[in-house]
Amino acid sequence: MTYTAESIEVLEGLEPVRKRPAMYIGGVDVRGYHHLLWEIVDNSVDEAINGYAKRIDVVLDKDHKGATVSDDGRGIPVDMHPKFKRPALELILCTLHAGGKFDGGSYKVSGGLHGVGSSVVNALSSALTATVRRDGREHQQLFSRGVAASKLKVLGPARGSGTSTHFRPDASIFGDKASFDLDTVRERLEAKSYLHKGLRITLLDEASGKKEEFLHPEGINDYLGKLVRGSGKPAIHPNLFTLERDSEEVRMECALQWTEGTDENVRSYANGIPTPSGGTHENGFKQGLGKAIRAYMTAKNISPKGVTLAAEDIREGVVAIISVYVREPQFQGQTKDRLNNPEVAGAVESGLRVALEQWLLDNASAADSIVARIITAARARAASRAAGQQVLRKTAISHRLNLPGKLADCASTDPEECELFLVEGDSAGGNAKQGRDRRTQAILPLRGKVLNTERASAEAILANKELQNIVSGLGCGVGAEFDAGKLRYAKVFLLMDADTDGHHIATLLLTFFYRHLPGLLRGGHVYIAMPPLYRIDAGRETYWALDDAEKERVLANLPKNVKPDISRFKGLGEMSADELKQTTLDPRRRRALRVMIDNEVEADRVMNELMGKDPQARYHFIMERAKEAEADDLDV
Ligand code: 0RA
Repeated sequence: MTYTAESIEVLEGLEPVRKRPAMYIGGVDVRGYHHLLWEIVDNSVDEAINGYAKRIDVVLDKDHKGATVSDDGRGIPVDMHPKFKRPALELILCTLHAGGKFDGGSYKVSGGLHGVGSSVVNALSSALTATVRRDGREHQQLFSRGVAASKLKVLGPARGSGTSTHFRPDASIFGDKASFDLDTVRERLEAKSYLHKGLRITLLDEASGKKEEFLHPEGINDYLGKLVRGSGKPAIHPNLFTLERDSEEVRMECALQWTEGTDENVRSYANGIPTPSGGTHENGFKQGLGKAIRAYMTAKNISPKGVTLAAEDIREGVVAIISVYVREPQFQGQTKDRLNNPEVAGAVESGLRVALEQWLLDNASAADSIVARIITAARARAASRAAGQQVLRKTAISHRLNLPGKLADCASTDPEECELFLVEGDSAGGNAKQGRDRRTQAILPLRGKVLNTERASAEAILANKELQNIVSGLGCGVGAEFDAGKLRYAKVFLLMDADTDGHHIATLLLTFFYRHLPGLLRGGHVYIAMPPLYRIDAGRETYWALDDAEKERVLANLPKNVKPDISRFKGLGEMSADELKQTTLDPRRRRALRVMIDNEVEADRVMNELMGKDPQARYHFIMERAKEAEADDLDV
């Protein structure tokens, strides 16, 4: 059909959006802020996937508080609506649920977020400028908070066609601190460029002047390669499994590879929109995967003795992308990031089952490696289960007889006044033991990298010695057995070196707490100790500095005539017991950050994401968030 302004019949203003923004975009936090950009980008992506646009250019304003999205599509219609006497552009941007997308005819598939449309973005922007090239001219109209701030003007003649939207989310709704995060935007745009092969997306950051381009002719196959490389684990078969299938109701694309890793990394998308909470497409994928493997093993008469394969064994080490397109996506959940179309599950399951089983039959050596890997996973799980159950039993009883040998416990038995320090390394542990207050402070030295718990099974985690020690020391049980009432220490401090290893261990411990002892974090029991990096002796005074910036501040504030003596600690092990006591252990003088979960959904997403990044980046991410959250609560 051809689109004309007549198609728009429904007229409703945007007051409801400004009154209850969270209903339309999930929330008015930074996530909601970015949501506005995704919405505008998705409109251009729709124009591209329907074959009208070839490129999308995104520019972040210098202060990252606004953005421009341009495409070379048909251009939003600007013709006058005969009945309402307003240009189509104005009707699309200033009324709820108006626009060609909703008449079901002009778009085959649409990502367009959850159907709310660009009018929601307009409603929640203090300023929005729409510039449209079509019919040989360039048109422009200004808006503010959902209402027109100018008439539609013709700027002059123009070649080609396209739409460009500049908008600045309204600070009176999002607060004056929120802004676009370059990494978040880049990641999202890059993912889009993988999902829509051939689509060229550029990102210009006006703050730095840097421009990036994303273009992936091989689509999700390229994406899978990137994810596998990023996992740091070798693939166990060289050739990807890939699938493209179009059926009446669902179009699906899938890429899949097993790696030596123990994580499972399945990224799912619906109409080009990430669905981190999964949904029917992801369920169908998991079912289809399990069934294909089992069918193949049956066909080849492979039946390993003494082990039963669980679904999680089959998926261990899997890196996969599942992308589906449906005509009317239904998103579910508070953040609308879960696909709920029931017809999708069966279509994906059967599509994958049939194709994957055939692929296994055709790729004998890959299939051998995959099956061997799955059986190994099942055996490992069975072996660690026994050990795990033992720990669960022990911690359930939880009294002093079961405390780990390495724990230097405190004398007090009143949890309210007791503190546990988890200390990296035996030598720092030794100093901490000497420097502590024996009555109320307990020390547990940790050695080695703690297991990466983000994806590992509960059994595998509990087979880890260091984590076992922590769990039995805390006394509160783990997982479903967790009982805050049995916690032996009201405060638990992570005391690690300020280097990569230390950061890694702190991150892994936080991950472990988050996944398996979330009550510990929710109760606000966890702290990150902040040992100083510098000691500055000047005259009779001693100063401590956490980092270079603080050192400089201290030096700048010293009286003129003192000659400061500066020493830098390479690690906790270099600090004496007394130094540790003064700076890190003594409740009156130490500094620490309290770790809090302020937004569960966001925390969950962040944790999932973090586990894919390198340890240093992860730690910085966590520390930045911690500092943001606790800036005025630094001293404990
Ligand atoms: C409605 C109808 C037509 C195009 C669009 C909307 C359109 C919307 C956006 C949003 C961003 N970029 C866009 N490009 C196009 C079709 C108009 C026609 O029939 O020519």
